[in-house]
Amino acid sequence: MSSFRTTFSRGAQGAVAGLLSGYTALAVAELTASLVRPQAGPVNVVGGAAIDRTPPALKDYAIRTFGENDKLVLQLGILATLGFLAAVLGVLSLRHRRTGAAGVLLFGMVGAAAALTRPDTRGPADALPSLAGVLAGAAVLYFLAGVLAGAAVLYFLAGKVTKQPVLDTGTGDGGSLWSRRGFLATASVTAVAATTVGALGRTLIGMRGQGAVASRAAVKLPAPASPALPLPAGVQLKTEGISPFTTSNKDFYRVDTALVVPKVDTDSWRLRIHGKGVTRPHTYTFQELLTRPLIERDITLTCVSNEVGGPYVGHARWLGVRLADLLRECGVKPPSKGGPADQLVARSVDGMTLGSPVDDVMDGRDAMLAVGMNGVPLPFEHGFPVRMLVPGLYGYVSACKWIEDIELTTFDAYDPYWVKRNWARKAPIKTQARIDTPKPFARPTGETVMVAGVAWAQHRGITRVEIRIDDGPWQDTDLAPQANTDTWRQWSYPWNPTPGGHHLTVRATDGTGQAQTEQRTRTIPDGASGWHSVFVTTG
Ligand SMILES: Nc1nc2c(c(=O)[nH]1)N[C@H]1C(S)=C(S)[C@@H](COP(=O)(O)O)O[C@H]1N2
Ligand SMILES: [Mo]
Repeated sequence: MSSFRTTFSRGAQGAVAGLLSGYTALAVAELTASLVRPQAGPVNVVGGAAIDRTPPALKDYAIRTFGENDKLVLQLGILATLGFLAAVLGVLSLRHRRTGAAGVLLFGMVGAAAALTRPDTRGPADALPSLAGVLAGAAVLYFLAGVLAGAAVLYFLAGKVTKQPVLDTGTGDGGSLWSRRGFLATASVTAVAATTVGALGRTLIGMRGQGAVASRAAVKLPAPASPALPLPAGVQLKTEGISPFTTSNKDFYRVDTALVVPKVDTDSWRLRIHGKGVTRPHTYTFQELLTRPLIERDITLTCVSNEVGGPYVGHARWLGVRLADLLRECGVKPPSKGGPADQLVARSVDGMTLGSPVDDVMDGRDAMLAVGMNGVPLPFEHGFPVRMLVPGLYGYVSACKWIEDIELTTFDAYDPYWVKRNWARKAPIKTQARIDTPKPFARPTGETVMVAGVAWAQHRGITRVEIRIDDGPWQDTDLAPQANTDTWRQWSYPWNPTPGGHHLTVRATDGTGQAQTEQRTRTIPDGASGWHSVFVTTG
């Protein structure tokens, strides 16, 4: 007769055995991934598969709610789910070998399947981390719970699984094979061993990245043949609380699907340009790019997932090769000059695809393959060694990071990653104005309150920003000088408020004379529109 206490304690042992099995599996997978390919680790591939399958609305919600921590939240979510399932499996395996074995098998299958179907998979070896991990996890379950997982799998496959309870010694006291102390000791040794293996894997992955880190440190950015025009005096207003005109690299927003930031070595990096109408396909090395005449430009980048008033916009001074020159060298003609390809698809080392209109890339704007950002080689997070930029287009249709391939094709023939997920094929950046200060629900004091912010309409420029207090008339704000039409522009308004609550609303007019629409839309499919508004209390 088994008392509640022994039942509970056996259950707890089963759960711990399951957790340790899962932990060991991840550690061994990490070590294997360090030898095969860091990106092939099970959390990364399952996380990547989850990101790709997340409905756009949920992805948008995640970006809104967790911001740039969305990846961390996803990974913690995967680990929590895995931990929970492993514990359940551990308890189940005490009595149901078939379920335990099937569960162990299933984990390995899910990981391996995810690894083999990632867009950046490098072949069957990518399944190894998941498979090695699951074998180690099964072995641990065997030792700790007494389940002969390997044999159970075979039995399971042969349909010969016995229903006999595993930890029941048949002595009738419901006790386990292990004394509690013996179990704890073995569990601790397993935990330490798994941690060591995992740490070794981490270290090896770190060392693999060191080659890329060293190659980045060795990059000497050449002086631009065509430097950026100096920023006009006054582009940066002195108003406290306004965003800096130039965003520092460390503060620059980051939006991508990479759970492991690709670490690419400049020596092994190549960019291939090929496809429809490419009469002279060519593969460029990093050195080849650096020896070409470089352009340096001020360009403001914006994410299509940026809500009205949102943070996913940043400004940098970029250094790179004019993309249209490379394309012309390869024989590419834009459709407006009779070329057969209207879409340029950029592909990254992590399998991301982004499509831009060839006409936009070749119409004379400063579309570039950037190698430098604010005076230094691109940070790894922002696409080292080379990324693409097309002024005026949202990032998801232009700004490919870690680029390795450019294919000329047509919009009819191919839908890139985000388009497959219901985002628009073409997405020029919409005109937006944002109030940076005062913040929503602030309680500014003083006779004069400085209202200030930024406005952007890349490649069209900003010619006017107006403000409305409550339901009053639209009034012009003071515009800072514009650096160029591809950058955002700061504005300010000295406001003498009456005490009480007030709604402040802003709207911008772009260089074509088009005023920003009041119509509020969601970010999907082609970017949010509408006026930014904040409520503040004064006096
Ligand atoms: N390889 C790759 N490039 C990518 C993305 C990505 O997920 N993977 N995201 C794009 C999106 S949606 C945006 S807005 C910009 C953001 O660039 P940043 O992270 O340097 O700000 O990168 C673009 N390039
Ligand atoms: Mo984006």
